[in-house]
Amino acid sequence: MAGRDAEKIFLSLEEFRIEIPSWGFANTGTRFGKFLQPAAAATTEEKFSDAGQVHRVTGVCPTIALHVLWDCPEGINSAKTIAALETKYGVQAGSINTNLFQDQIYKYGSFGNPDPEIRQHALQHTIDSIEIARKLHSRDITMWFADGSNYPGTANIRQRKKWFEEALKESHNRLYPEQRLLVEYKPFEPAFYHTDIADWGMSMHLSKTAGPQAKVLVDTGHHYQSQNIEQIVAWLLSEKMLGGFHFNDRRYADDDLTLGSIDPYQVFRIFHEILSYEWETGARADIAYMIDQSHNLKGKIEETIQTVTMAQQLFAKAALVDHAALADAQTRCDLIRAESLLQDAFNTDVRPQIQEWRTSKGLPQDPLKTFQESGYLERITKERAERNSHSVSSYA
Ligand SMILES: [Mn+2]
Repeated sequence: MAGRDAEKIFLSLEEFRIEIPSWGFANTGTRFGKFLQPAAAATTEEKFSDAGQVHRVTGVCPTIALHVLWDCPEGINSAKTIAALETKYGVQAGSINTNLFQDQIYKYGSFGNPDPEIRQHALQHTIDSIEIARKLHSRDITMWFADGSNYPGTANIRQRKKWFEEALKESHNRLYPEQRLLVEYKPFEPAFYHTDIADWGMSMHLSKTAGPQAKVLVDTGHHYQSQNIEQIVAWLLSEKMLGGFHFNDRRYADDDLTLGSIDPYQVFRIFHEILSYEWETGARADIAYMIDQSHNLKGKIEETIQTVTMAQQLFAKAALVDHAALADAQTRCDLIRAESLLQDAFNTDVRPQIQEWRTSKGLPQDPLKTFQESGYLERITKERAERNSHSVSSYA
């Protein structure tokens, strides 16, 4: 590999960080049930401990995303406990995810609920989440809504849009200057007729209405089949409205599979749009890379490490694209050349350079192998198996 390409990979790895979700270590399942794993984390401490292992071997996951109801059961008072865990396990609290879908009161919606008391309750939860984030020095508050309806005629779509505009604006008003509100969208599930924030356009409209600190959160699993996600990314970048990602892969719907397990080229194309934007504008895109996956069958810590190393590889591959040559080929409508520039970068084996980078950072060359040989998994399996065999831990 040319020295210039090796340098590009090295620089891309210097900047690439990805946040792992606390719920990725807990027992999760499908709507049909859960398969319990003996080593699954059930407490916030166990999740921090597992996340610490991932960061120890990869060096690129310094933060863990938290879910307010599951990880901060005492609300604002949880902040002290969490701060102690941060010190103990060497990972910091990352994005704070509100939970406006689990309580029974949200059966007919949260911000879109016809009952003003429930809308108020949802707003209060959001304000509490903002305060928790403030205490934990977390920048991003992420919001996903299950709001929607299952049958035509059962919900006033325009009215609910207004309620969302109001509640998000009020939420935005409570943000501290350094914070951001990231608004997620999803076209269906759990609602199957209409979802209140169904796509990126709705999310962008609501974010713009809420205020300058609100941005769009793209969860790769939250699209219709075959939708061109990198185009959405390009548009959001162009509008300066892209706040972050929830990465995962999918075959059919919101499958929450391991990143790059089904379609690594798509993730590469997403990274390419971001790096191309940065090359063209000379500005760094301010984007939070986060993972949102459900590890039902594979070992949770191992799958997280697998995800992180795959993300690194795809990001490094995207960094190899020759932007100047691509711009030239596009201008001249040299289609074969333009397409090849992307494919050549994607087909480059960047693993040796990534290993070199790891060595230069004092990190293990093979994070997964190092973890598997560490004895940690055997230890926690022993410690947690008995408890996990008869308890159902926090659902995600
Ligand atoms: Mn998500």
